[in-house]
Amino acid sequence: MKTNDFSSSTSPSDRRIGALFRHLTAGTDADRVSSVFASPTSGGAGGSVFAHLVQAPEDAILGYLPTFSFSFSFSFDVTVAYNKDPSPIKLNLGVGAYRTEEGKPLVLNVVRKAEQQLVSDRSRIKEYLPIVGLGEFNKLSAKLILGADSPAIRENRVTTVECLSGTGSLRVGGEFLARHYHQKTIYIPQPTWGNHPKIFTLAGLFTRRPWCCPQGSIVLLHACAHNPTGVDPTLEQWEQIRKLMRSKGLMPFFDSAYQGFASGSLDTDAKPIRMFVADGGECLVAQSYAKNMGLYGERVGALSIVCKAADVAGRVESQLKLVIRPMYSNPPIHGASIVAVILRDRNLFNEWTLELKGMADRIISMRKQLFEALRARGTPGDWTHIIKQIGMFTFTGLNPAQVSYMTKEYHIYMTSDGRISMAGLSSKTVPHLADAIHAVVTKAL
Ligand code: PLA
Repeated sequence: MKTNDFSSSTSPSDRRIGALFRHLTAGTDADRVSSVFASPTSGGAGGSVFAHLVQAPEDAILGYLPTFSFSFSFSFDVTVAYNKDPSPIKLNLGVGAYRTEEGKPLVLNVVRKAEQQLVSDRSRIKEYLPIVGLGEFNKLSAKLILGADSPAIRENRVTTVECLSGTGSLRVGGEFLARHYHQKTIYIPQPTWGNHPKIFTLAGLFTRRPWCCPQGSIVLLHACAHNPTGVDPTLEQWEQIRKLMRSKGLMPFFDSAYQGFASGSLDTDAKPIRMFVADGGECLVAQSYAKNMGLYGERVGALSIVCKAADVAGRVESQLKLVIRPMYSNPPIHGASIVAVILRDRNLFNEWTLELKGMADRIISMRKQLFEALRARGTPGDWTHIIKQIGMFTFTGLNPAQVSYMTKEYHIYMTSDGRISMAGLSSKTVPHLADAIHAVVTKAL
């Protein structure tokens, strides 16, 4: 049967194919179309229409591994090398994900309890959430970051939407600004988390380093535990930054990915944001529960936009929905429900703060142990920054050649800028890292 004989067939499926064929060939030369269907260059049996694609580079941090662990890769080959690395001493200090003293990922006890509550509640359903996410989660998230007594919350001047973790919150906030804010450039720190420029560029903003921001520009600020440097302004310096920014009408966009991880206290780490909110001005805040609740893979976070008046906040929310709906429609229910259970229950909340402090303290003790280990080895250089820096990362100062040497000779994986995740270290692995650092700085590389 020739392709266009389908219409004369008595079979319903043949007739449907015939109708489809007539539809596709309407106004064209049927023979030419049938030859296109059979063309080896059309993606059928022959070459792929995607054959021209080049292999994209692996992500610098998540450069993917099939097991629970992730590693940095300079290139695809390095990731493959890590995967294949049979060494029992290999050490992954790439991604900022918390590990126990045994080197294992940690699910917090409070998270297990909250999940237990959720699964045993038979009244829970799996319907779509509203476009802005779980209402209770949004309210509690705003309180967590802005403070329970925040006047902005009391006066209904804050709109909060659940987003896909910190990254999703930055992306939604970025697109909202690109559509509705009068300036289209966001000034981002140098250095900063490698994903920032990509997120904001795809959201429709221009990204620049923070030199001479013109009046009214958007400025991205790491709320605490700056990634990758681990260097935060003091509260006095934050106050100077606040005054300067307000005097130039700059719009602060806070990235809060590590609340609780810097000092061990949720309130202390939120102080810079609260200073900006207390002056009555506007700002955006992207919150993540990946690190502080260990909910990495649940992708749970929130975007809050603090406005000057309640009616403005209402209209802002209506426009945020127009950003979210065509992007992913509405956010997932499970992670946000876990957070809501923990934040609403005083006992669980208190238990969470203790577990969080435990993680922060373990990281601080890793800093001390690494510093001491380098001192004991007489490693040349001033390593006090290891104990002075804050949060998950130490920005060691090692250069890409040194990093590469450590990977090759010591099976230690980290980002090429010399950032190491202190959360990936343990008392057992500190000596190995110290040996590697000592060897690499006493070698001429
Ligand atoms: N903002 C900063 C400053 C971050 O460091 C990270 C995560 C995020 C936002 C986003 O986190 P989330 O979307 O998972 O909530 N940075 C990690 C992981 C921990 C990563 O690169 O994705 C890092 O290793 O730098």
